Amino acid sequence: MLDLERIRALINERRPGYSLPQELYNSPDVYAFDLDAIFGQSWILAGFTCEIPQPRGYMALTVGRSPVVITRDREGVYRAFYNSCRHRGAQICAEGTGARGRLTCPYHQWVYDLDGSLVHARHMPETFDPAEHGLRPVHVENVAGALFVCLAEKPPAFARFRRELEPLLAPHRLEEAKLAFQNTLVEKGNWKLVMENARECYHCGVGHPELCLTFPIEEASGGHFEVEGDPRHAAFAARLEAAGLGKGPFIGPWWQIERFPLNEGHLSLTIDGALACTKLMIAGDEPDVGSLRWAVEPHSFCHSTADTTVYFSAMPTATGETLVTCKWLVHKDAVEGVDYDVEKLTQLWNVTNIQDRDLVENNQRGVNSVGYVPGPYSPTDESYVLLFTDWYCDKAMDYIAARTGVDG
Ligand code: 3BY
Ligand code: FES
Ligand code: FE
Repeated sequence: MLDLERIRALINERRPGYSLPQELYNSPDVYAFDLDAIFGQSWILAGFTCEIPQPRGYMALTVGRSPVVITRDREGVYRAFYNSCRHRGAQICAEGTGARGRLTCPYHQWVYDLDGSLVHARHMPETFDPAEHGLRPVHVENVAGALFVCLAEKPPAFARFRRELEPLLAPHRLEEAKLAFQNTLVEKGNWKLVMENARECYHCGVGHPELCLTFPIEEASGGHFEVEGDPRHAAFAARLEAAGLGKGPFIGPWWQIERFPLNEGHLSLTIDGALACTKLMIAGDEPDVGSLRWAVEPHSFCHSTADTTVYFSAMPTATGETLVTCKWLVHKDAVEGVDYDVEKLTQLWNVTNIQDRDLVENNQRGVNSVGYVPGPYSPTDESYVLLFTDWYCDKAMDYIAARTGVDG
């Protein structure tokens, strides 16, 4: 049994505007708590409909400590389930995607339909009722081709998020995309350090010389993209209007959505700022539309430029270990070697992610020190880190209050 009172005390100990008390970054109990209180209670951006391109198929991933499977049936209906067999609990689908009309457990071959119902179980007695042994459902939502899952019985309200994201994301036609490449990086750091690092660009000037060429690092950390009277921003707004693209910003309790201009003369988040794919994802032929940044607590951010969408997701795998998954989408008709080159498409984020991994691992080493005391965030350059840590503490406190019946 987790000591919820201990975690409550740690959160109460936290000084507003400061990094978190040490144990929140390095205690195995807090890690176990986070899997349930945070990853078990939040909407998670699992991936994209285009990753299940066949009429029937699935995508499997792990959320917190639970393997989950999202299925797509012949009618194009998406459902999600705990990816845990109703016989003796084995994981049914290995992580990744597959084109399949039925899901067969590798252990004793119980077979499930894509709607979760058990359709075959060998050598079970007359009294056995398959209808009572279907897969347990998980909440799933599709927003313009982005698939979100939530393990909570009562998920956080989704309607406003959909209302804000859908009109901005839909023009990127993710349903018409394909996964061009994905990779993973193991970071020896607590997931909260990975996310704090991902939510600021205070470190970018020195830490990411390549990213700085295209990414407006001065404005990027707090969403201060609009500078009054700046003719460049007026021109950007006019281009967006002509292309029928909304801009935001929309800052919700667990999301941030905003379209912003890249550095002058740059069209995509690539090493040289040139398009990564000549076949655009958006309609029309205006490529100079900046990037739509859409970020979801607790684990992800995406950038959608005219030509590609890049996905970054951080999943805790141990107290001091986080798995970062990066995915790159391009138009489904784009031809590798003709319209895009995987190396050029992925280079900037690969370089940046490795730089970030080193920064996070270094941060974790210092945070583990006997000499660590929480320090102040920059209110301007780390404002999204403040949003993240405030959100984390509120979410954790809500979870504790619901289970102990005591607030605060
Ligand atoms: O959330 C973001 O958009 C970025 C990516 C690079 C740094 N980070 C603030
Ligand atoms: Fe799946 Fe036995 S655990 S069939
Ligand atoms: Fe970084």
